[in-house]
Amino acid sequence: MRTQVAIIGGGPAGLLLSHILHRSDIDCVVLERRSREYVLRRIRAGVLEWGSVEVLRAAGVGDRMDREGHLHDGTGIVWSGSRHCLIDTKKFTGKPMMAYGQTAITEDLYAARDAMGGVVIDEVDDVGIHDIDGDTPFVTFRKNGDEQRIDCDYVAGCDGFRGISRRTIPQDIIRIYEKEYPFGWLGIMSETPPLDEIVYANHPRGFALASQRNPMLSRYYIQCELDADLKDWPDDRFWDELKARFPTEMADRIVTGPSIEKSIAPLRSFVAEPMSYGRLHLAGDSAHIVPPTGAKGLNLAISDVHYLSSALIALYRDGDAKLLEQYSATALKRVWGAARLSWYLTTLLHRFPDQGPFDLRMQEDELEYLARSESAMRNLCEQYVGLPF
Ligand code: FAS
Ligand code: PHB
Repeated sequence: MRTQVAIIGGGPAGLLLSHILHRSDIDCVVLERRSREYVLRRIRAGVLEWGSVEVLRAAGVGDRMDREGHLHDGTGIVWSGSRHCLIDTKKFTGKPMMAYGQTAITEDLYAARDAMGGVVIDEVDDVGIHDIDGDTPFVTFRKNGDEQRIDCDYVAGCDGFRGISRRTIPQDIIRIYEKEYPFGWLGIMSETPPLDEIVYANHPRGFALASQRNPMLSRYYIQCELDADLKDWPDDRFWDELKARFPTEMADRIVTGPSIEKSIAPLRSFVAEPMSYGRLHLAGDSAHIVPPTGAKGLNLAISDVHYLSSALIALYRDGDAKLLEQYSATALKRVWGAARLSWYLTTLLHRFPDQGPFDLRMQEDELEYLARSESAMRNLCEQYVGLPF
């Protein structure tokens, strides 16, 4: 086979990139390791920055999001029993946040790919990326046991944190920045009416988050030990712990029910530089991971795709390679901003094993400052809603 852009990974980054390129008559192929059903079973992000909403609309995949998504003026924070504030992005930036799950976005992207006859080859094995430091890169893979090869102009590495793309960049070129947090998030999905707001809780028992996917689908998280085991967390124990971490009037409004999904995710900050090497360009989790406290992971994948697709379109349509040469530096500027915000909110809202009374007073004073200072809250809101592309 021959294509212009070979895309490794059929998650949100790979599917969105292939759709935008295809709409600009740029030939591309997506290679995905898992089945479509497996990819769609993953429960992940839930909150979109306004910039992401606009990218999805411009790509022609925003209709269902606009019908079924839920706009919020911002995200609440509760602490010390009755204290609360709103990260009021609507008031301070004029932009709301959109609650619309990554699973639905991936479904919409698969449907759009199918409607355009996009080439997404799933359940591939042993993907190999070759000659990216030359002018004739190619990708090899196995499908149903048959060895295949795709000659291409460029390779887009959209294969997530555990993919192979990042590992194709030589060790003496790539620089890794990493921080692992001493806790994880235990997440639950239930077919129950959610709270009408999205709220983070800073509590002595640990962080908690109340979110949603639609009027009959709730998403909740509690901070848990890194070595927590799901079999120690029957639904009843989860609901009791979740309610214990919210103020009573809010906890009393939480509608419990049987979990339809329950999982534990470790938290880490991870950035790989550069995001480009020769004819290989990384986008999404293959290049960076942020703790989900700032709802930035999926949004960064979308902004990477915005930059990379714009650069490839400028190259193929106008012969202008400048944006592609600047892609890594441009994307990383936004990545580091989101990495810092996610680290800041994780540090502000979680209980760390080595925290003493002073550290806890620092958290409380920061939260009180955000609640009383418009300039402090404006600063947080412009980052939370997503810095301009
Ligand atoms: P993805 O990991 O989604 O997709 C990569 C794809 O590449 C996968 O389908 C994988 O099967 C495929 N692949 C991997 N190796 C391959 C190979 N060798 N060959 C071919 N294909 C290969 N973000 C938020 O904003 N909020 C959240 O609450 C949130 N929760 C999360 C919970 C978990 C457990 C995880 C892991 C992530 C979470 N994230 C969250 C971040 C998440 O949403 C990512 O940012 C998002 O999935 C990024 O999309 P991609 O870059 O496409 O990577
Ligand atoms: C979610 O709805 O899954 C969600 C919301 C906000 C976050 C992280 C996850 O910061």
